Amino acid sequence: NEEPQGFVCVPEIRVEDDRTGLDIETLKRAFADNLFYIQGKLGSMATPNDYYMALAYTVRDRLLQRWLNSAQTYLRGDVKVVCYLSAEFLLGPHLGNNLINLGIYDRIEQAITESGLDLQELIAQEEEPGLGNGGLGRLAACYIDSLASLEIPAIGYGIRYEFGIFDQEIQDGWQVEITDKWLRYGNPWEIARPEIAVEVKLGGYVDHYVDDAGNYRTHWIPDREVHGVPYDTPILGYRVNTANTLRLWKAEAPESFDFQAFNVGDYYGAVDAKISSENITKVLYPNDEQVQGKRLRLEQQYFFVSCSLQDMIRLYLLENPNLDNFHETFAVQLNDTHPSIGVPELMRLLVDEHHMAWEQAWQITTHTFAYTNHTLLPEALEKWSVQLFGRVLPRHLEIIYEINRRFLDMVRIRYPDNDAKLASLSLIDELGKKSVRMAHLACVGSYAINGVAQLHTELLKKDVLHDFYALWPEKFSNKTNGVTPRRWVVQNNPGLSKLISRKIGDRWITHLDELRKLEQFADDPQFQAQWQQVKQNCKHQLTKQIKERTGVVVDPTSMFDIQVKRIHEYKRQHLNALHIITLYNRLKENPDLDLQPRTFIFGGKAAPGYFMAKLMIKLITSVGEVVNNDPDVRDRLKVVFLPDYNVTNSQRVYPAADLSEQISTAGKEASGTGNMKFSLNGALTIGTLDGANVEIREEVGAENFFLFGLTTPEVKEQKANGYNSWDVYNANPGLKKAIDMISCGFFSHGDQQLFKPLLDSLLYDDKYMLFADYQDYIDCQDRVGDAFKHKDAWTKMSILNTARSGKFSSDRAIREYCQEIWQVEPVPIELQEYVQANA
Ligand code: CJB
Repeated sequence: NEEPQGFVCVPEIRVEDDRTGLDIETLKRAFADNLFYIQGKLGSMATPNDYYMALAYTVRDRLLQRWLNSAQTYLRGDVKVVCYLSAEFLLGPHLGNNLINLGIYDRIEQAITESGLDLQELIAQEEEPGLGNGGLGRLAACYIDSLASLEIPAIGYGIRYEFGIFDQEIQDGWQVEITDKWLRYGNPWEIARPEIAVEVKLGGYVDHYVDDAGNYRTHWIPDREVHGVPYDTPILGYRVNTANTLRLWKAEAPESFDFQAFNVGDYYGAVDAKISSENITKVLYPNDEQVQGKRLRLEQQYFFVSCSLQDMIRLYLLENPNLDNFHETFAVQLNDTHPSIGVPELMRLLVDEHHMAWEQAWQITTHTFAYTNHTLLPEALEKWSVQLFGRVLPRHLEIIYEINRRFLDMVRIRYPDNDAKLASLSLIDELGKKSVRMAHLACVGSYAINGVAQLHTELLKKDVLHDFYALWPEKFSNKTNGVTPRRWVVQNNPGLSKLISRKIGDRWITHLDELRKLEQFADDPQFQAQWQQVKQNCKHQLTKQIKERTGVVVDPTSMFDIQVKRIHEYKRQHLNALHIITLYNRLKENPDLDLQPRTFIFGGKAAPGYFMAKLMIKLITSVGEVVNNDPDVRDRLKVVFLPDYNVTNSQRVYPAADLSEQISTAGKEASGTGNMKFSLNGALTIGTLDGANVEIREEVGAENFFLFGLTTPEVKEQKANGYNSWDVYNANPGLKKAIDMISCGFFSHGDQQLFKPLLDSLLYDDKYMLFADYQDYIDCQDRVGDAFKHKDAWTKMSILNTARSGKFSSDRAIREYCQEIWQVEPVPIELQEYVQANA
């Protein structure tokens, strides 16, 4: 019997190894090997996806050493680790990003070209992990990029949804939702770790007893248990050795068959149980800033949070004898209230499972968690009915009551004889249907609370969380959002990146403030010409994509006026539509009008159950149909609705924008992050004083920003003074005409009913003050149109927008979190000699 060589002992990996080498020949060989050995294909039968997979494995191989070294280093007892808990991570495709962060884009391009293929085509094969709805999930993705790039030890914890955010098609002008089967062809970036799966209990009841030693103990007898299996994805920093882990949990049945049911012949019953366990991580709830209060959603939240905390405890106990100093090793950030069930869960794990005294456990818990609030919208603040909560998490409800009892005792001392204070601070809302207020739970259980832009944080302190601010002002701080320049400039806008780097070097990629050095060239005619050329190229590329995806032909020399974001009444895409109708009417009245040609581009998904948002999409597409086909307009106005707006499809959008629409009602948008991406890519903003717009305007200068609209106090004041949109409508002929046209069926083939719900809500309520801001918006847009005609002055403003947007890097935001909340330091990762020599 011949023993196969190298079977029992793993051979030493060598410098020129196919899996690590970086010279062109090695890369080509590795690519071909992966096609053969992993995909099981020869070139003659390979699909584009096979080629993509082979390349993805080639790249993954080259970051594994960094990943393993990082993980190993973090196990050291003296390292503090950030755990970012988020129900959403809207990552976008990995391949291009990893090539850039590894610094091997050009060589891979050469190797792929020499293999007779096109790198762009392979990159385009990747199905993006759309594990988020919008801003909140994308922020989490930018933050884990920055954590790794800043060499901060961190783990992202979340849910491995089998189906992410739905794909959007537009049929007859309406949104149609298609299931997002992103895992259909496999996911080369993840590695399952079933050996460290954890168990999660659900439902049942709680038993209290005294054990033999006389200790008061609690036993939770669940009626269901599910397995949480971690799937790990490496998150590589930019040009560093740090590769952090994104650990996403998949729910599985503890046994693939319930043997008892199986043995009595109930095969289908047994399979049912398996299906019901696996349902927990089946699909992302597609609602943005609107809670539905569904049981499955609570199960999702608890499931991933329990898995994550159990995982942290397991890791901690590898190095420590007990959990006494847990909070010194882990800083756990709650991305909104979705993971705030972590507060009672950590208490349960410490008290019930690890037999710690309540006081000590509370001390640890409240030194572990920090909470970020992302919204002021009342409909987005999570509340769970006590009844539902008790059915799913009976022990947690008890723990919450105990936390609340102790908390309210403290409040009573602070505010004697003040029942109103008790009611407003309580974790339990006693009005109407009794419910658990998750934001209150997060505030009480966290040592730090932050908003995501200056204005938002001020409004939190003044309004939504005012009573908590009065109690603990020291817990509150602002952390203005940021975006990663690696994806949002380097990757998406290579032309601009190269131009910038030629002028000021490439340190700006990790120190975005250095963009300021561009200011000195803002007036330089040669630099302006290069800048315009880059923008023009981007507009050509988007023009091509628009034609391919919608069939609409647009003029790349027209102004690209873009609004991309979730569709929501408070974001006011319909205000934008009213402007289009107004311009259209001017052209109809005077076909020879000297009007700045514009292409209006929209993109965004509506929550499937949000009727008004879907109707807004229909309005935009209907206006587009009329405007785009009217010969009087002579192609001076075009309206495009880009279907299926996601991270991949946004790639061509930000670089091509001239004008960025940030037109939410003041006081409603917590921050916005699209506003930052546009400004960084040299678009000018037309915007209200809302969210981070305020800070963008501060940075780029009022003269480089188109401001309009009521301020937050003015909105409040007008409402208090009985704001009546009907009066505004009657007093403003331009507005009246636009509304009347929609109403009489001008954009709906004579159908006068179609848009009635939208019009009624504007005419009889106008919660988001569209009519109040209409005229100011139109006047401001007129100034935009005039300004665009002066090419050089516009280009100067564009350059200054980029030059002065350095503040909006997620690196700056993450540094602030590290220093002011988490108290963590960078931990550089060492690489073995042979890989270093090669890189
Ligand atoms: N946000 O995307 C969401 N979903 C929510 O449920 C609540 C808030 C957004 O978060 C972003 C990141 O902080 C903000 O920039 C944005 O204003 C907010 O709407």
